[in-house]
Amino acid sequence: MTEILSTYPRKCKKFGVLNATCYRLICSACELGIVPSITSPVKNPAEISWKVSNEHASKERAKIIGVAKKNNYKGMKDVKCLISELRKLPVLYILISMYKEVLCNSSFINSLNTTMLGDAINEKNSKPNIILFMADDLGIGDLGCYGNTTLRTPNIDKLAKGGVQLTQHIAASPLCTPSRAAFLTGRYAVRSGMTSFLRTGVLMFSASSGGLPPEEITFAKLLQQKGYATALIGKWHLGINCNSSNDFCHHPLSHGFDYFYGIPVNNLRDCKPGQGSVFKKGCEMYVPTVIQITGIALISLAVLHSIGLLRVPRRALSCFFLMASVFIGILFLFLYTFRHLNCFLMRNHRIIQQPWNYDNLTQRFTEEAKRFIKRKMDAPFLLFLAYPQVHTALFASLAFRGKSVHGLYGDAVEEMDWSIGQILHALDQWNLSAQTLVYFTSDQGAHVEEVSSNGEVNGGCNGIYKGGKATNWEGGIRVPGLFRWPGVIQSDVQIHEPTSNMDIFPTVARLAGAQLPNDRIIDGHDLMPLLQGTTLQSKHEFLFHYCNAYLNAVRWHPRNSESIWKAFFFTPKFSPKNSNGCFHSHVCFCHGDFVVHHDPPLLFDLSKDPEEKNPLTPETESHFYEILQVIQQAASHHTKSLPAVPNQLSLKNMIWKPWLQPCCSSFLELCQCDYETQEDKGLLEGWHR
Ligand SMILES: [Ca+2]
Repeated sequence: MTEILSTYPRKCKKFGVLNATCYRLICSACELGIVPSITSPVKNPAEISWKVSNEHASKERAKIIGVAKKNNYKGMKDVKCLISELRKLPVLYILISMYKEVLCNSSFINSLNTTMLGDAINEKNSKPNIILFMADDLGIGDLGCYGNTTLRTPNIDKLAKGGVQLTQHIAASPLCTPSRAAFLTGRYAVRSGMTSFLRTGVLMFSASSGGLPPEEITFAKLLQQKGYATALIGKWHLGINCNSSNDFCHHPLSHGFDYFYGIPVNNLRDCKPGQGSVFKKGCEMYVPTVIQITGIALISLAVLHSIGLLRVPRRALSCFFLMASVFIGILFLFLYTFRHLNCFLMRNHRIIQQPWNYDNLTQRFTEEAKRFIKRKMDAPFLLFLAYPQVHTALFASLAFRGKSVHGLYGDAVEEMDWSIGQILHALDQWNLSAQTLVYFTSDQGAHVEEVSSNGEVNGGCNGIYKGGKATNWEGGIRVPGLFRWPGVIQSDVQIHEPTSNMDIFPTVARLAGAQLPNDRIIDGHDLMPLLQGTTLQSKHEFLFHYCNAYLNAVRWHPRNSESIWKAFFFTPKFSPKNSNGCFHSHVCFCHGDFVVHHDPPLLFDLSKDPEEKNPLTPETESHFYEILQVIQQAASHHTKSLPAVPNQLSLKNMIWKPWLQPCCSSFLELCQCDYETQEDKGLLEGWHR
């Protein structure tokens, strides 16, 4: 026995843990018959045969048996859990020879190797911590690791270097609300009713009744049930209330998060004084017309009345005038109060800053994230850090302002990168890096039409890819996808297979030991085999690209083929015509006269034409019609799998409902408060102490 122990790698002794390597050594040893103490399967936890080499052996033994008894360990499936518990005990060596069949069974060892359970026997890998970073509207071309040479993103680039970089990572929707709904549930947003048939495809108001339905299961909920501490810090954008201003039916705390610190709706230009309005284009398009029609009608009626051709009752005229005034008044009131009513910061269910203050907002999110990790470092935790950057209104703290070569947009990207660096540094400092899976992505592509009133480009870069946010051209949906987990997944590797942001759901669920729901279709696939290199092919043969609630395009990656076909049923009409976006309307729409329908569908091979410049024809692609037939069949099969669900983004669920308005003061005080920098600060300090 001493001989075997002496052959253990030095690090086993150093950390006092039985990591995967040490474990395999023991198994090799027992296969050779060197370990003499192996008995038949243990029926009683007290029969566990083990050896502890430190002087507190008897105490540790009692603890181990206590853990085993408490958890009623019975069989093979519990070995992993037991060993995970044992890892928490400060013993130098623990030899567990509970089952010869388990520990020395080569098929079991093989299954450990191929399915990661082998690594999961190490505490570091059993129920790893999960940190998910999500940027808002960041383009894939904004990061150094994806080819940017002018913005400085060293910390995000380090994730790529130390882990796996996905080059064909696809957002399930090119817009915030549906993309995040799909990300959290592992299902196309259309399955939960989180897609719109209207022009607007995202929630705009804090007092809308639409949102992620309570019956949807997020990965946060699954991990919470598995004992994870779960937090969302940053942006939510999936609704707040259903029927009253405090039922919180759609709130993050109702969807599996123990802790929420952030913005429940969205960061918009209207949230920051002096940054313009996202409603400006709409107002410019419609308000002058309404005012003109009203004015002409009033003047015409007055003239006809005065010359005696038409008798218009004074009351009717006054009524008409009053209605026009009320309409314009409401419009101005809406624009004036928008910031107060929609741009606020919450901690859990409580509004703590209304409207929010942009000063050091990124620092506050970063500090909150670090505090959460520190509080929960002894338990497995899930941290979803959803930055409001780099959606407009753009912001950066003083230390970053004017420092990048891409104006305020670049400053915001670099500040976000700094924040990620702070979190990664904290993981290193607290020795958590090796037991933490880190992921970075953006909710969709950059918003190319974002240009400020003085002509400054406020949207990001989608690299070589066409279009951007709100379109299913690659620029709208191909997002960064970076994973890091030292020692468990591959490092410095690029994977070019199609993957989806919906894949996070089954991946983290499985790592946490949670069962996937079996009463619904999950569209994502576990990414671990790809990340670990045990498979080279993505399970996504087809991906369906939605523009709001409309099936816009289908991607097909046939098995055993390099080709990646993408067929569009319609495409947006860019304006101006030869530009790269819908600059006249600020964002592209998905239906009616805003799109061009294609019959036959517009077909590309992304493996040869990632820029989507050259649509294929029967002349240039001999299998043109066969490919389209397969795609049509897949689309039809997919469409049949969609259940009829209430539409959360219908006009009824999207409009502002005064009785749902969250407000931390009276309406007369215009919903203003700042507990964040007042008494809450004191409370917070006390709480974290
Ligand atoms: Ca977004």
